[in-house]
Amino acid sequence: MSTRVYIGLGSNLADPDGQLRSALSALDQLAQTAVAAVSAFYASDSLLPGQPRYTNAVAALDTELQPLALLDALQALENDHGRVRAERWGPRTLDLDILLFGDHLIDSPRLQVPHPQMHLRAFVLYPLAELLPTEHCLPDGQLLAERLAACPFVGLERL
Ligand code: A4P
Ligand code: MG
Repeated sequence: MSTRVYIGLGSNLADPDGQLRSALSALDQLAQTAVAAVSAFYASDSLLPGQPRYTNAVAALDTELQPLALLDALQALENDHGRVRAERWGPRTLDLDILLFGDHLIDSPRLQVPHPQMHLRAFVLYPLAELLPTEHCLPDGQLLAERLAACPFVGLERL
């Protein structure tokens, strides 16, 4: 049985838009997984000063993988895209975060879902809202509309 999953994609190095396009085609080729929908791409400044601007997007996947197997696959994909983990929050060629995994609440050492910072990030919430109705209830009981209202569309450029 497949589960609808939402993935946040981000890149701020080495042709970010191209990194996202390449990641999307690789996601569609993952075993037992298909890309169902993709948001527009959005540009915004990095949360950390002095870093290149990011391109971000959100993809909806249907997958039969279990959450940790999906995380393994996403991390392998990040590595394939030349990502080197130097500093936390450092610039990266490709960052793939599991935002939502069906309506699961996951709190394990390697994986927290919903992604703990997603409700603070306009570059996650606005692309997500292209793929989910705003009356959608998140696994923590909040409506997506409430999250959007608390996170203004500031500094975000829809490409
Ligand atoms: N992990 C736990 N939960 C998850 C999840 N739901 N999805 C663990 C993915 N991974 C999850 O992640 C560190 C560990 O988090 C993983 O090993 C996994 O077991 P990472 O990707 O290696 O490290 P990171 O990305 O440097 O840290 P983090 O906390 O994921 O950073 P963020 O939150 O990704 O932030 N500004 C703009 N405009 N756009 C951006 O996309 N991104 C960041 C990085 C900073 N500023 C940004 C953006
Ligand atoms: Mg990450």
